[in-house]
Amino acid sequence: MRKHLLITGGAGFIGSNFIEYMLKNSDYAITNIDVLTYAGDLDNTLGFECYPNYRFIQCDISNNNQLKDVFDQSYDCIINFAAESHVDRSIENAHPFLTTNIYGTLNLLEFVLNRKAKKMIQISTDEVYGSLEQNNLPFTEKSSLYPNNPYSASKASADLLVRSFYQTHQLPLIITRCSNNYGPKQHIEKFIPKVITNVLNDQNIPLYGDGQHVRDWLFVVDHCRAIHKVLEHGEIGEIYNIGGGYQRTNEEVISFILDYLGKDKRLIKYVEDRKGHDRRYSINWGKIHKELGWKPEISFVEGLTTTIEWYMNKLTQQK
Ligand code: NAD
Ligand code: TDX
Repeated sequence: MRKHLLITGGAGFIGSNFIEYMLKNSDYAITNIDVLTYAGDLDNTLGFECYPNYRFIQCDISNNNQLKDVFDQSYDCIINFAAESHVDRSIENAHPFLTTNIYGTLNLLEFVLNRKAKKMIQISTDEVYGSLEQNNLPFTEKSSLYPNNPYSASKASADLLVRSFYQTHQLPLIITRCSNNYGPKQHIEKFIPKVITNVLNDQNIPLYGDGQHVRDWLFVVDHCRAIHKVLEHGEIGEIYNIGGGYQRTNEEVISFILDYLGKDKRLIKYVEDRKGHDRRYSINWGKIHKELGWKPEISFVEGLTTTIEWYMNKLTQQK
């Protein structure tokens, strides 16, 4: 019989890319649950219904009654992508972040405790490690957690809950922590899609602070391949960092996109910095490389070109 995955947040950016990747590259049955917040979009799942091994259920992971219906059967693995994911929004109002990212994760852990899933992978973030100082080495899985904004604090809290359920109940749990993803289907509130769509619409690009903040960019399909590896070969109780290896300042990313689209630097508008803005993220992905044989395969130029072309096509279709 087919193994059955429960994917949460599969109408969002990474979750929908992961489902697409798995429908094309594996034989799992997939149930996608998503409450469809402003960030969830069923357009991201167009075409999935053609696969008989796919189904979608609208469900809020912070609502136990709704989850009970989903868990009227058991699953081989839960992969928890569902989250409030935008740092700027968490600075404005942290409450939904705690509700979904912490209580939602706790609810799922309780279903694992009740043997409704044989395993759970928690999709976390490099932001839990905080900001990397100038001369420090990239974060490893053993680095301390120093979250600096309500979003990353909520993700770190979820990670600690997962760890505690593993230690206390010996549950089959794994955590992955990835760096900044980019690629098709990302919400336009996030940096790269915002830059691309603003440039295409000849609108100003708001660049926070001095624009010298560094992110470690990971193409979303490389991330999906990594999660697939962790699903099939990851060790229970372990944490795996997943990084792209392309560290760029925000200004450098904008320059590439402007050059590619043949637009002028005058579109850049330096604006007030984000509060508590992490200066630099960089993540060491040596463990997943050594133990599971994964490495990123898409270069930043290739990934960014694919992404720009995808948003150009989307814009043309909307016109
Ligand atoms: P996203 O905001 O694009 O998608 C999140 C999805 O979760 C949406 O479809 C939303 O409707 C759904 N959701 C929100 N609250 C829910 C709830 N209570 N119940 C059910 N569904 C709910 O986010 P993303 O960028 O795809 O991120 C996915 C995961 O990866 C998140 O856990 C995030 O913390 C993590 N992550 C993302 C990045 C990145 O660069 N995008 C980097 C590191 C880690
Ligand atoms: O308009 C903008 N201008 C700008 O300069 C926006 C939206 C962002 N920025 C800067 C802030 C960051 O230095 O660009 C960088 C990237 O910003 P975001 O896209 O908001 O990502 P970040 O804050 O790095 O967080 C992302 O990566 C880690 C995801 O949104 C998180 O979900 C993930 O955990």
